[in-house]
Amino acid sequence: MSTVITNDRIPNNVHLADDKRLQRALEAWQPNYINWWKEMGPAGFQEDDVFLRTAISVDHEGWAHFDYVKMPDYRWGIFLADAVKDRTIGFGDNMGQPVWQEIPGEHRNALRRLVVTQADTEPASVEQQRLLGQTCPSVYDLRNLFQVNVEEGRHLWAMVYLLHSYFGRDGREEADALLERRSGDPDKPRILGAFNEPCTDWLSFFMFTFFTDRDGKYQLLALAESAFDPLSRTTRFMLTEEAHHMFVGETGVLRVVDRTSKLMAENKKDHPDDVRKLGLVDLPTIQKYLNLWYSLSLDLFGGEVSSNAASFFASGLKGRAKEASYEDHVALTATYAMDVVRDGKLVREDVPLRNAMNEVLRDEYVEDCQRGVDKWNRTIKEHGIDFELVLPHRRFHRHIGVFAGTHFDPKGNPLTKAEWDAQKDAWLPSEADKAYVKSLMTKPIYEPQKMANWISAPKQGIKGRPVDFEYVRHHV
Ligand code: BYC
Ligand code: FE
Ligand code: FE
Repeated sequence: MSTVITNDRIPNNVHLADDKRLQRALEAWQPNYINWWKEMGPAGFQEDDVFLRTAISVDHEGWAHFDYVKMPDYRWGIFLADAVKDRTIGFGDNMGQPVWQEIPGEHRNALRRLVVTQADTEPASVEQQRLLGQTCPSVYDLRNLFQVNVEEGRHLWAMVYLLHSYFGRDGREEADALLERRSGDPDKPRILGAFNEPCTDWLSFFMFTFFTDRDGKYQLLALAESAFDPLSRTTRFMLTEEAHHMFVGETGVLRVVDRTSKLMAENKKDHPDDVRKLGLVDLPTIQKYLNLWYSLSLDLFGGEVSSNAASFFASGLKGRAKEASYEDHVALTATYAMDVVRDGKLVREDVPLRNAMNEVLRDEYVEDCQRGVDKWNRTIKEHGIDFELVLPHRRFHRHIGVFAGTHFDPKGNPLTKAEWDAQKDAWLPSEADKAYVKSLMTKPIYEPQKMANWISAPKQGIKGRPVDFEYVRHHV
């Protein structure tokens, strides 16, 4: 295996040219991918030169090379992190045995489901973000959007490589189907809930890249522990790209919060109506968008009690994030105490740890989210504004797992359906809130020196360039 990425029609570091059958199969899929990208990728910018990061090798120096490229010419390819010598399985029933370079027959179906589910989220997110360029707050943000989009496209390539290489005909059919499902289409939706939700304004985009891409981080960390070594290596490289997506979300929300708080302080206004008159997103509305995308993203971890999760763990297909940091890697005797709903009542139950692995991963995620929220709150405080953003309770607005079909307020108190219906517009963006947020974002800003009124400028530009650098050469 090599760290250098070739200049082949499909850039790769897996010696693709030595496997003609695989190369031909992927080269046959490639034009369908490009057609999908042109149809469902960023609308209206396919001819523009965009200052993008491209990998030329997977080592420290080479994976972040920056230059202008037209998006359809982006070097999508197959990049695996280096193999770890003598790697052994780190958890479950096969702990200590050598990792697999091929898939044991009995695990084939489960593993295919995991790979397809992971894969499906990548094009879904590109579809969700398709129209955002047309309302961008700045050229800097426009470029970040496109960077995220092309890398999600590459993540699809990463999974399609596994499907084509290790799953035979079934894998090829799944790879085709990935280009046929469409986010939000009732007849052929994407697999997981959050990836069918509209993401058509920039506040949603920043919340999505903060909360939903962060689910990606934790799922990829769990898959990086997999006994199936090619999956581990491909997800490890994906994680290096993922960091930027979460940076876009964290700093994006921070800049909105900063702008609002700053002008609230300068103008001595704190009523949301007055804040809106200044052309800003008021803090309670930011809280509602946070509530929405956080709860949708919590659902992505699956059920709290899951026999799927138990068998993924037992067989070594999917571990916990940073498995080595745990003490007990077999998890056969331990239990996990959690609140569940039984006959409409909240009760505490001890669940066998293996069945609680989705919840264990969700715990890590919640903690990571809180770190970002704390930073946003520090900014609000620095401006002397008395307001705090909070993560709602994990029972709030859930559609998957033990709380699906029940109703809770953001503090986690149970509600009747009638109480929920009466109050939900106070907790989640109402139609009026969405219309207001969109009204701030009707026109795109394509002049590099300008920034929309509702968001602060970033502290610095990309790769040492100034903030007002022409990151996208947009041809109107
Ligand atoms: N929506 O035992 P359960 C990313 C299904 S994000 C709809 O509770 P399990 C990215 C589930 O499939 C990371 N359905 O769950 C971010 C199962 O269906 P079947 C994506 C759902 O199996 C931003 C049933 O409910 N990667 O990369 O333990 C931009 C009961 O299942 C949902 C992965 O997810 C839902 N939210 O775990 C771009 C990793 N949740 O089998 C990219 C791969 C569950 O009964 N996937 N269901 O028909 C997995 O590890 C697991 O499939 C899940 C669910 C964690 C998703
Ligand atoms: Fe991704
Ligand atoms: Fe991502």
